[in-house]
Amino acid sequence: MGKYDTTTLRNLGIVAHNSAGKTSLVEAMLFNTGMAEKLGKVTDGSSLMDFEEEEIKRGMTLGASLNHCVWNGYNLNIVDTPGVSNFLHDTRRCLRVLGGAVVIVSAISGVKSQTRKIWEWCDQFEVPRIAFVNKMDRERADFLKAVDDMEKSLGARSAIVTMPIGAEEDFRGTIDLVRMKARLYEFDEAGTYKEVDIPQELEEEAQRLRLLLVETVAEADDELMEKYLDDEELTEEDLLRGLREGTLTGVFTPVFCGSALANVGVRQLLDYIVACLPSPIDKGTQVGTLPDSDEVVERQPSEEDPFSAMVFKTVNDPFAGKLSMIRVYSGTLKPDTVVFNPNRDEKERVGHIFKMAGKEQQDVESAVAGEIVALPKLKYTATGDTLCDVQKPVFYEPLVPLKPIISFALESAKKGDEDKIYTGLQKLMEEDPTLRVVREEDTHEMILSGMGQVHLEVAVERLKRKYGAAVTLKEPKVPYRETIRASAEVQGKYKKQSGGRGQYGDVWIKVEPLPRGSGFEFVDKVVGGVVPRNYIPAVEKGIIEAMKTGPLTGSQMVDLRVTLYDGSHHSVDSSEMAFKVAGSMAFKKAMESCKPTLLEPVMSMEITVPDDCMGDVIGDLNSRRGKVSGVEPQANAQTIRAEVPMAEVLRYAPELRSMTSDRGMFSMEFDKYEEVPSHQTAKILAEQEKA
Ligand SMILES: Nc1nc2c(ncn2[C@@H]2O[C@H](COP(=O)(O)OP(=O)(O)O)[C@@H](O)[C@H]2O)c(=O)[nH]1
Ligand SMILES: [Mg+2]
Repeated sequence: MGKYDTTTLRNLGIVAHNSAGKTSLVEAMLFNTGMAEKLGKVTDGSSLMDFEEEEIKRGMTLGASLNHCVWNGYNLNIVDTPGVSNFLHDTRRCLRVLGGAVVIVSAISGVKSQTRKIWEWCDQFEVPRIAFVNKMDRERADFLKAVDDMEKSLGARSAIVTMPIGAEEDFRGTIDLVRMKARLYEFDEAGTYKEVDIPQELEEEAQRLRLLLVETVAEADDELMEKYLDDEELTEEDLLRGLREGTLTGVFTPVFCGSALANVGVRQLLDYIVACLPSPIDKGTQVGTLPDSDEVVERQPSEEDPFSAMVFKTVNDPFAGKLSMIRVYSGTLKPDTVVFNPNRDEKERVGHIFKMAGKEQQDVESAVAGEIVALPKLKYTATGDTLCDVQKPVFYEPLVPLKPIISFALESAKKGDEDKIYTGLQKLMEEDPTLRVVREEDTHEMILSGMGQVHLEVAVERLKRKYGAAVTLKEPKVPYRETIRASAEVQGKYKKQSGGRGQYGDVWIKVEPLPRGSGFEFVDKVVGGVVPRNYIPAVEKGIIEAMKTGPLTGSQMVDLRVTLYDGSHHSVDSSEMAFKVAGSMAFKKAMESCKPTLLEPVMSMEITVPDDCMGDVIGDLNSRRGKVSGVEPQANAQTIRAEVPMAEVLRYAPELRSMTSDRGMFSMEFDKYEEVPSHQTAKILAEQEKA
């Protein structure tokens, strides 16, 4: 490879909801640029990108995959991303490091909620985007309707650059409104076309859209505006410059059209990707800090600056080992060098540097600022980490992972597999920071949390395939807690005096309820040494132990105060042990009069659904004992805020999916513990009896 020119580099992601045609579009791009010998198909498993077993089985992209190609002397790194809500977190991590995005809009169904989420992230990470209206060849394809939906749903201002010739079965090609030329396609998959004049019957529509385009572009640039107002014709060069500027500043979104499957409009799209989307130079300075300090450090996208990069994705293969995908922000990385990882405070040896083509890897001699490459076999590094020059360190803030929305308990299928399961899970979490495993102290279960049921199912399949650890997912136990509603004063007396040394402990305690969230308080009000100083911690210990198994369900007790105010002791027979037992006995006795009651975890939820599903979703929340606290309108959708008991939403993800035909999204997190209504308590107790 010759000297690399960063201005001719484009890093872009192909993004949209599931089955919009992202993978098909990337396949077509690779084919048109000569990277693939034939047009890969997602439908027959020949796709270069959807190659993991779990993806082929489901026929969908579950993780972002990396490819590169060359178009007209420009180097393109193209990331095919997942569009299903369970795996959008991977798309988010890629957007963080990418220069631009092609948003696919379906000519049939327009924009869906997942695309809206992706669009927000693009805003957040300042990722310029262009749009491609795909599937123009399909039944019910309607270009202008799709553009309209995009404007409404995303709040985007469109600038139509290419328009279709015909639609559905009669889709013939595209008209370029910058050059005012038409392309008529052979529909032979090779993407063969003839460039011709605009067909007469479309002349008027083309002129109308051209005028709109010129106006939109001119508005984004003062110089062009002046020219436009002076009635001067804007040249092709003017329009291209304005299009680029408007895209980079996000004033409008250029729109193109075609069919990924039939390979129509894809080369045109490649031309405009190069023309409109930014190079890493346009992305500019990367701002970080000195490791372990607040001091700001800046890195320029230049080969001369010290090396710095961020790991945005990790793939563990049991045979090939670990691959860390990095975006180089500054400097040059060469094979066989040592770099620093400030997140782990470790040095890493970089052996090979790979460029990725789907699952294939090609060795390269260096990776310069702007590049996206993969590093094999890093020892300590995980997704989100920074890698940098050992002498000139810098730390880039990693993305805060999205909060998990669903949890399952893991059950080992085979005894003795625990170690395997644990190491396998560690590897999976290294790849994917949104997967979380915790041991739930209250229920003694190993809990796996993630972004949806399919997310966890795929994790379990991978655990088995890659690390040979078989587990099953089962609904987790709800970590109930218990508290009290009334106070009581009781005595606990432990006395054993039958030959030899006896046992003697005697305490009087007051137990009273505290407000939610207070936990446990122990107050010592003993006067005159009736309970000697050195035995008081033992009393508290006995009470804490007794609180671990509440009288109703055996759950942890919380939100109460115990005051030790009286008691007696024996000069020979008293011991820590005896006072511990006395404390515990007193507490258990108090429970008979304290009106124990059950507490359940309540989640705070945010659910975004299309307007037409609002009624159903709110009705369903009510039936789940949910309290809706607010509804906020979005473009074409509503965001509902609610508090719902955890027990009622353990399987909310698949249920919301079926209620909204997969057009809804939600997030939830633990909020607080609340008292279970008494009729509900009876039900829960009856169920626990059975279990
Ligand atoms: N008719 C037609 N079908 C398409 C087009 N693009 C994709 N598809 C089909 O739509 C389905 C989903 O495509 P895929 O590329 O996997 O979508 P992704 O989920 O966005 O990656 C597949 O069956 C494709 O063959 C298109 O332009 N026209
Ligand atoms: Mg796909």
